[in-house]
Amino acid sequence: MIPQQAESYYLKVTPREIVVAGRDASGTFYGEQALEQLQNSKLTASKFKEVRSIGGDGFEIRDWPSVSCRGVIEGFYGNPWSHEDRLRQFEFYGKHRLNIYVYGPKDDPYHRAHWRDPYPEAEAAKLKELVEAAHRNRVQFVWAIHPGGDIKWNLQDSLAVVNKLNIMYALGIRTFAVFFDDIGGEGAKAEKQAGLMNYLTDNFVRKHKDVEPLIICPTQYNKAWSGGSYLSILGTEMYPEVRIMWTGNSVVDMIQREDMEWINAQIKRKAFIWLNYPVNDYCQSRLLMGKTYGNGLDIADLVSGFCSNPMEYAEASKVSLYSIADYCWNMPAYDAEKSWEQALDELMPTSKDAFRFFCENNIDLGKTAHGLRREGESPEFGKVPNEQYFSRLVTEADALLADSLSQPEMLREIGPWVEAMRALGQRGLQVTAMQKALQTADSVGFVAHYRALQRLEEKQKSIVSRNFEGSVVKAKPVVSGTIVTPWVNEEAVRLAKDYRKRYAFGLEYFPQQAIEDGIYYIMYDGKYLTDVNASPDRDGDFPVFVAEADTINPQRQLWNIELVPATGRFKITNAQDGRYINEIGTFWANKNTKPYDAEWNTYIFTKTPDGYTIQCAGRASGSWYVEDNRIKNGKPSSTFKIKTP
Ligand code: 14T
Repeated sequence: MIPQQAESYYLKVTPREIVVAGRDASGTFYGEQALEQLQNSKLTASKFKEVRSIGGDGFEIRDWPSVSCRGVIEGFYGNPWSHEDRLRQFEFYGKHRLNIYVYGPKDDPYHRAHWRDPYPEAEAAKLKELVEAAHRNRVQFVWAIHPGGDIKWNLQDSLAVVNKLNIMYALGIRTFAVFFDDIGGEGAKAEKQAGLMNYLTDNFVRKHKDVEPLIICPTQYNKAWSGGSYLSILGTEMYPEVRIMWTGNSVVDMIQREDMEWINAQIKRKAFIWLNYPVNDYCQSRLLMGKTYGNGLDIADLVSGFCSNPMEYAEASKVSLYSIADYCWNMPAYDAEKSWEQALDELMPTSKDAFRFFCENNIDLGKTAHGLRREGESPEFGKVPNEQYFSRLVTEADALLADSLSQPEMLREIGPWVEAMRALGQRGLQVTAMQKALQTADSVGFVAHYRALQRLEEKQKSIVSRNFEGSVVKAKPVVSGTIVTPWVNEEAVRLAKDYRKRYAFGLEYFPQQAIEDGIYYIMYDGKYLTDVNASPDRDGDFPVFVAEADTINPQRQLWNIELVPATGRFKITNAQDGRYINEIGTFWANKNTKPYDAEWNTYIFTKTPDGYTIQCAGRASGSWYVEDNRIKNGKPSSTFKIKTP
């Protein structure tokens, strides 16, 4: 009657009797909880593996997890979670049947930088308290050590690890992990890492009766970074009971069945998934409050565990962790949309609409090194009148702030983003007013709204999250960074440009534009920058500086320079063939393989006493200089004259 799987339970409810029976202690814990939550009608049938009605007025439930290790890996860079954050997390995990927590915050010195040293007494006491809280909630507390940065492959350092693990054992920890991610050099050697894991298994794990097999985060923890024999060495040389973490095809990726088949074949065991979502340590200005979608619903039998690496914002992360829990418990039935709605309900019951609107406006990551994008940000924008949307940004922000006492921890975390949402709405309203003023030729009104907008932009810049002494990361919140924010910024620049063409009133309030939009010669040392091979379809050639003015085809020496609202920088295209100059000073004409990218191919013009320097946005450092009459990037920068024809 009780399912066979670990942690499963059987629940029977009829008018005459209630039966809760767990396969084991965790099963009973989850069964009792399910009963309680059913009584508060907090659970729906879709949350269970099997529900059957009996005799018309009763039902029975059989329930078991899809994934045996389900949880969270505190593995991000940035401000580690606080003690209180973690206590609240464990309660949440217990309630949602997450059963593992891996402690590995990159910026805890005793985890990584000073891994050999014991925690100071006060911190050790706190950890002990945490471990107990985790266990009370049926959460396995895994402590991770990150020694790879400076480990020496000798007995002394092997003993240093054993010693540290024993110290942590004394605090009640019974499962341990060793991380070798984001390192290079000596520490990254597979044979050595495998050797250490086996040594630790022999000399630490097997010396205790109650310590679980180890977990390793390998240096090659994703397919894009794999190569050589690294993974197969771990696979063959490391004891098969050691679990190996894996983030997927790249650092930040969603996991599919074929990905699991590939890695499992390499490492000769089932990989333990480290999902880098909703972690935002590489896009700190954004909160990731959207749906948790994209992982295959058919991978349960191919993983040894599934953990999410969250944001340093513990409460805000619960939106996604709620869904991770659903996904891991009942994978085939997982519905990202439904799970997200339920998460919002539970996390902000008194201001659900406002919170939902807030989350909808904090979904995408923008362009990042890792390439993950999240769909569906600000879905109503453009569907309702803009003015209405901007007003709603303000009113829902106010509603959340007014309700801050009902969910104080959540509001404290998202507060800066809520304020940014409010400021975004206010800016949008000013931009809408500027549009109207321009339409009605109201120059005085336009300037007034433009100045109000500038004040709001200043206010926005002053909003900083985690702005305390000792904070590792101080984020500048961006709300709807993919949809609404760029629209507001671009429209403001476009309107200001338009206004400047038509009116003289109030121009002193407008920021100086380095160059007015127009057609110019770009000159160096008396020579003209010339598109010598002018032709719209040529690819890979480059403009050169030529001494003589071109009398036959003057257009080849003329350049259209215009401010691009999207970047606030300038685009340079040749007047003859329309080709743009790319970040290495050549032309890319093929619009299919190299579409114009304003992020990379706009330029900053800086006025100097005798001309301009020109910096390409796509280059982190250095500006244009001239070598062999060609444009190069670097230092020192050359000075160019920009002349009207
Ligand atoms: F160990 C890993 F599985 C892993 O993901 N390591 C880090 C992780 O701590 C971090 O939170 C995550 C997201 O930024 O990515 C890994 O860190 C990186 C990855 C990079 F590609 C740090 C620098 C990188 F260039």
